[in-house]
Formats: sequence, structure tokens, C-alpha cells
Amino acid sequence: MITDITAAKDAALAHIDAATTVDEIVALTTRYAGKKGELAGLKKQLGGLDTIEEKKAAGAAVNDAMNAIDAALDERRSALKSAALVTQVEGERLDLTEFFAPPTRGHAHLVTQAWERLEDVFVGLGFTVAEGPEIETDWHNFEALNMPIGHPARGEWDTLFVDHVPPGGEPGTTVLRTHTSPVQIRTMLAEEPPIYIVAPGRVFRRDTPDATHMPVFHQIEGLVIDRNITMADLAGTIDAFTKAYFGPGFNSRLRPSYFPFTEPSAEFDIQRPDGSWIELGGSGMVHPNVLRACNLDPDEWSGFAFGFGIDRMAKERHGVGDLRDMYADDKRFVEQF
Ligand code: FA5
Repeated sequence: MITDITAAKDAALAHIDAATTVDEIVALTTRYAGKKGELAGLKKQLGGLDTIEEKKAAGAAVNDAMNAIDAALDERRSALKSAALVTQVEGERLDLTEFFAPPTRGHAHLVTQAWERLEDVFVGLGFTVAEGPEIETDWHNFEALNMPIGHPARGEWDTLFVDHVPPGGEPGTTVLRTHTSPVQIRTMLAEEPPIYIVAPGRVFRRDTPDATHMPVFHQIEGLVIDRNITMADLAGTIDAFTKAYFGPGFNSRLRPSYFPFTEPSAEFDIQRPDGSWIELGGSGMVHPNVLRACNLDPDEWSGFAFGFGIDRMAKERHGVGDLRDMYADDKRFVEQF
């Protein structure tokens, strides 16, 4: 009898140990610990034993076995329950880390970065920032800049006209400004000299897009009007700007050129540390006719002006091969900067 009890206990403990789910434990509980279970069956047989001693010993063995089985069932049940809980929690877990990851931050467009830096450099050199409208009159964009109607130089600015006739004006005299130079005119008409301004802004030309041309691009204009201003002041300012913006290893030079609104006129180039030159823009001494158009006496006031392309400066600064890439909105391009 004792042997049967021990065998039943060992079998029960082995099964309990091997159980992998709580459901199995429920089934094993019925099989071994229930009223109709195997141990209960053995207990019923105790009455058939011959001696009191045998009954006592077998009774004690059955009780021990039942206690051991109950304890093993409890232990295994709670172990499996906590394992099931862990699995459930894992399965239902939400990955909240994505909410804590820093958001991907964009950045200003390359032209905006260049624009802001140019303003900073010129403000550092003592200039203030001026603005003018993108839709301009023919008078501000051309005529006051010493390009009367029919002037051949007008053809160099492939002009976009706006279908708008101002009160008292003529059809075909409203344009999208082709350069930032009309801000010179607006500033001289609005302010008394001395004038030291820069005017960054968007300009428009009927240019076909290519690696160095866009129909919509950006310029920064500079204008200084004071007494006894000479070409040396222009050259010195451009050089100070070149070194402040590009770095001390860069030089600048002026090359004779022609613009109707400056006399003499010069293109200005900068030299990279490797010795190569790049053209940045136009400049010159403000033409007396321009001063007169703005009611300034050329015998009393003189000045210089310059204007260069911001897009091309950004292109140079970042080694971009093609201006069109800066406007294509391709994230793979944008994310490089
Ligand atoms: C002018 O527009 C003159 N107003 C500059 C000036 C101002 C001269 C004051 C004298 C005194 P120009 O057309 O060369 O000049 O244009 C100046 C610069 O704008 C060029 O050197 C170039 O850097 C840039 N640029 C011209 N056309 C385009 C274009 N289609 N796309 C991008 N950049 C351009």
C-alpha cells in the first residue's frame, strides 16, 4: 500500500512539475487532489488494511502525499500565473519611447540662412536693413535708375510685367522687380543722407532655369550715400565684407564693367583660398542722374552701391553644383545641410 501511495505521489509530482499551463494544473488538481482523485481512491482503501499500525502508517503516507501534492500544485499554479502575466504584459506593452524621441527638426532654407548671415555681417559693419516691394513701378525699377524707356540696357533684365494699371498710370508700367536696385531709389526718396543700408529681397526675371539661373532668385543690395565717398570706400567695404562672410583666407577684386546706374561700374569677384575666382555681383559709384532722380545734389552727395546674388552665394558656400537642387524640395538633398 505504501508503495502504491509513494508511486502515485511521485507520478503526481512529476506531472505537476511538467505542467506548462494553468489549465493543466486545474486538470491535475482534479486527477490527484480531488475527492475522486487517485489519492482519495487510495485513502478509501485504508479501511481494508489488516492492522492498526498498517492503517496508521498508510494513512500518514496518504496525508503526506496529499499535502506534498497540494503544495506542489499551489507552487506550480502561482509560478505559471505570473509567467502568463509577464507574457500578457509584454504582448500588450505600448512602446512609448517614440513619444520621447526628439522630433526631427527642420532648418531654414539655404538661401534664408545666407540671407540672415549677410544681414548679420552688414549690420556688424554699421549698415541698417531696408525693404521694398516685389511688385514695382517701371519708374523705380528702370527709369530712376538712369534707364529711360527705350534704353538698350533694359533688355538685359528679362522683365515680367504685371497686368495692373495704377491710378493715373500707363498699361505695362507695373513689373515684378528685376533686381533689388529700386530699393536704392525708395530709400533715397524716404531718408536724408547719410545712408548706409542693405536690402535683401526676392527678384524675378524671365530666365530659363539652369545650373546658375532661376526665374525667381534673391539679391542683396547695398547703398551708401554720404559726403566724399570714393571708389576706395567701395573696395574697402567689399573686402571687409568678403573676409567677414567667407573668412580671412578670401580676397576680393573689382573688374571694370557697365551698369547704367553706376559710374564707374565694376563687377566684383572673390578669390577662394585655392586661388580660383568667382563672380559675386555688380557695383559702382552711384550715377549723378540717379542722385538727381532722388532729389539729391551730386555736388554735395556721393555714394556707392552694390548688388549680388544670394542664391549663388549659398550655392558657392555649400558647394552645391546646381541652383535648381536648392528648390527641388528633395529631402535627401535638404537633410545634408
Ligand atoms: C544687377 O542686378 C544689378 N542691379 C547689380 C548692381 C547693383 C550693380 C548696384 C551696380 C550697383 P546683375 O543682373 O548682374 O546685376 O545681377 C547681379 C547678381 O545677381 C549676379 O551677379 C548673380 O549673382 C545674380 N543673378 C543674376 N541673374 C540670376 C539668376 N537668374 N539666378 C540667380 N542669380 C542671378
